[in-house]
Amino acid sequence: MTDAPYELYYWPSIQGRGEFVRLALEEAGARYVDVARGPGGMAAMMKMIKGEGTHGIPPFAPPFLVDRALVVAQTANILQHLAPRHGLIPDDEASRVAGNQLMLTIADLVNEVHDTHHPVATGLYYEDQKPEAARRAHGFTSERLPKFAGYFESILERAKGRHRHLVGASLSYVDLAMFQVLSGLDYAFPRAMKHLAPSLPRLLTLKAEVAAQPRIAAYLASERRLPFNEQGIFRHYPELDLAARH
Ligand SMILES: N[C@@H](CCC(=O)N[C@@H](CS)C(=O)NCC(=O)O)C(=O)O
Repeated sequence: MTDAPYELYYWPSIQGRGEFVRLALEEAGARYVDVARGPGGMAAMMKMIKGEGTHGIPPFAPPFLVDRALVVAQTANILQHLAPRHGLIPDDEASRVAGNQLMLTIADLVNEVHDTHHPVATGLYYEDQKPEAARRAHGFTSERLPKFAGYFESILERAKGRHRHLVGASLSYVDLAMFQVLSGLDYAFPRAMKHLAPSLPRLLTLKAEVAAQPRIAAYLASERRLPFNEQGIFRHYPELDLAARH
């Protein structure tokens, strides 16, 4: 057993799915290296994906985490691995299962956000699929986004004032992920989110509370927090946002 820092492997210039892992590591106060952002890091990441130097199953895609001899891929799986080790999910089985269920639902939402700008093919540019993106984004902002957001708001509502968190009575990795997805949605779809805001009081309170956590606040103000941009998952293309007449 060593106290080697975790190694996070993710694309170095975007928040993307890696950000869900970064936020958990930051809130945990864990030691980690964001490998691809350092010298030689991209080559090291590509080697791992090719299966060179990994123990066990090589990851299909970033993000993945190296925890000593273990290589853990898939965002929700990485978080499920980290959270119990750092007090970011209650110990009982019901909470862990609920946490994973909600995290996988957040991952589904993230996939749908990605597909608003890449509805035809992930390998094509947005510019090569703009008409399809407009149709897909209309369905997203008018139906899917309200459905997902309403679902998560209802999870907080069910707690009926007993607590303000998505799982258990204190901050969990699911709250951190919800903060991230809401932040990304604000960036990508500001009109749609403004339209929805009055129906999401509990989610917006949770978002503000996460941003105010001392370690998260310090991280957000640091250079480690990359800005949102149009290479990531949450992209601001005004033409894909809810129409101005709403
Ligand atoms: N379900 C996976 C998705 C991983 C994924 O799609 N990663 C993206 C970056 S966010 C990627 O690099 N994909 C490369 C590919 O799919 O070929 C997860 O949640 O981690």
